[in-house]
Amino acid sequence: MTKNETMLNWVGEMRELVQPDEVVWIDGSQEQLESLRIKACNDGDLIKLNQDKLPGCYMHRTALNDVARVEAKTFICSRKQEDAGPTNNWMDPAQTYKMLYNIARGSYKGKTMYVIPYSMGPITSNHAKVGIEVTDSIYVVLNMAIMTRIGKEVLTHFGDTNNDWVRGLHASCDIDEEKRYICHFPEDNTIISVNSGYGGNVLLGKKCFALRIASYQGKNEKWMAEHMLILGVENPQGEITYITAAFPSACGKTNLAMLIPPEGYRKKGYKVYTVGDDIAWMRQGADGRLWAVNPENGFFGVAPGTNQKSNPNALASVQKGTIFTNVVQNLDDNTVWWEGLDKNPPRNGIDWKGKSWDGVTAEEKGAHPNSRFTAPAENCPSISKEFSSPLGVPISAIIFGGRRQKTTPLVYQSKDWNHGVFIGSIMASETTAAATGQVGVVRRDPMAMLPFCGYHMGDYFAHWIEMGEILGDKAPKIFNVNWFRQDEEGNYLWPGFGDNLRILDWIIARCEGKVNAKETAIGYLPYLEDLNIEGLDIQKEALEQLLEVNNEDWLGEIHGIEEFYQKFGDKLPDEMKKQLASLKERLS
Ligand code: GTP
Ligand code: SPV
Ligand code: MN
Repeated sequence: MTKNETMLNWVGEMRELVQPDEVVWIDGSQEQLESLRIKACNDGDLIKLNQDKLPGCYMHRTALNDVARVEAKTFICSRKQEDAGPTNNWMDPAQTYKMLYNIARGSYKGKTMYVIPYSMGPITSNHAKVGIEVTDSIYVVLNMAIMTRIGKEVLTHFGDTNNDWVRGLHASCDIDEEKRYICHFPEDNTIISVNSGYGGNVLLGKKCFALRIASYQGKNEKWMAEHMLILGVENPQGEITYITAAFPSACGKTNLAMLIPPEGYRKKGYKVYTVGDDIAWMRQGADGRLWAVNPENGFFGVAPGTNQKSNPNALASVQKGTIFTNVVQNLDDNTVWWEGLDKNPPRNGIDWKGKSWDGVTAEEKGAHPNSRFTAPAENCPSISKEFSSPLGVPISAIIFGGRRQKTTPLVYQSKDWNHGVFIGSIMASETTAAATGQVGVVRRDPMAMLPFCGYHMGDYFAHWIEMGEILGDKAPKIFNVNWFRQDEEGNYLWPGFGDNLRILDWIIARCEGKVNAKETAIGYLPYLEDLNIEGLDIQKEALEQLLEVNNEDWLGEIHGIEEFYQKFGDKLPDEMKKQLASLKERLS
């Protein structure tokens, strides 16, 4: 399929290492993918679902010990430890290659080695980058075929002499937790993942390439790879404003990206378009603005909680050509179910662990909290007409956000770019089931990139500051949101989901200079009367609570920030120290 010697040589080396019975290059044809689906069903890796109700849909169950990203087993293997920084796990590259090769050696015996050429980003886009993933898992091949642009076309466009591509080796081995490693070698454009079969650990184009390796490339090449959704809001005049938003894993990116406007907005003619739900690659365009491309071609979304009311666009996206992972199988009609889908759990089901499950009497959840769907982007009713545009879309606002029970208000705006970078750098959020470990503990997660930044986070902050200098007055405005603030009883104060458009509306008005704001110690907040709450059943007191900035609480926050910042030592940009000092001063 290619004459590119750098690719052929590397694939040859991998073949010698893992010793498969045969090698199959994935050309991207429907015939080839269909034959792989059939094989995966025969092998028991996939279950074919009801093709009348869910055409082209399959489900898969991972091993019980392999249901989420493993941050403790994820490494940035830069030559110098210092370059990985204090927030990443590091191992020496030479020793790590040796260890990983020992684990992977001979592990494809009796199996087929699949070679997947893929493009992150529309194939002809200047933003796009190419990778090759070698895997022994058909599940990985079929997921990559949804999540990225794959096959012959990618190689043809890439050419025979180019060496700027990312090497990715995935070996399932024994799915042994103890020997599970997700390792990145940013200086070698290389990723090696062993002993896992879970999405974020093995779909190497996604977090491994499009964030960890790409963030490193972006620093060197002066662009940005971010854990951000991209959406467009069309107003009644037909003007579309594009926004990106960085929220940590399972904190609402997919939901916001596919938002359906509340009735009042719909009637006026507002529309929301989805460009991406997880990752944005952004660079300066010819007009000086920041332009964003979604490097992915599908959605690897959280299933639980997805329903007709919370996210109808996501639900519509998973009706065909979708792979479900770790959900409940309904044996009565061979469809799928998860907590929060509807109030009719199957009586005759199989849970994510593969055991029979009766949704009425069961005490345990049927679907894993991090069960996911892999759906083609083109299925999404709200998909933007710019989705595959090689240039991407121009960004007016960048939003940071996380899950915070208190302290952080519903929305506020930074004073300027560098203050916005500061706000991103002090982000904190309660952990979720997207990664293994304790759920619900607040941790610092700068720009929602803590698990995904492929180099020293202090240098990453400096890169953000530098991008602001490059963009100058064309830089997007920066905001922070919190949909998750709670009252004393633990109820969410803000309805969220579709109603989040009310906040985007204020954000856009701010970008256009159409609305005033109240200056507080932490930044600009909306005046209550400037939020459109028409048709919303919310008490004035709740809104006041949502918009409260309690200086005492924030002073408490300062301590945690200082502690976090200390980790970065000399690498913490002076600008961030200045920002912290002036916040402290404004608060007291
Ligand atoms: P990753 O794919 O892990 O990066 O996550 P994501 O950021 O795309 O998260 P997603 O949109 O899938 O949301 C995950 C969870 O947040 C689901 O349980 C949602 O129901 C919940 N959620 C999303 N938006 C809102 C909101 O506006 N309010 C509330 N209360 N919950 C929300
Ligand atoms: C996340 O955890 O942020 C995800 C899912 O988007 S995964 O692909 O597993 O990383
Ligand atoms: Mn994500």
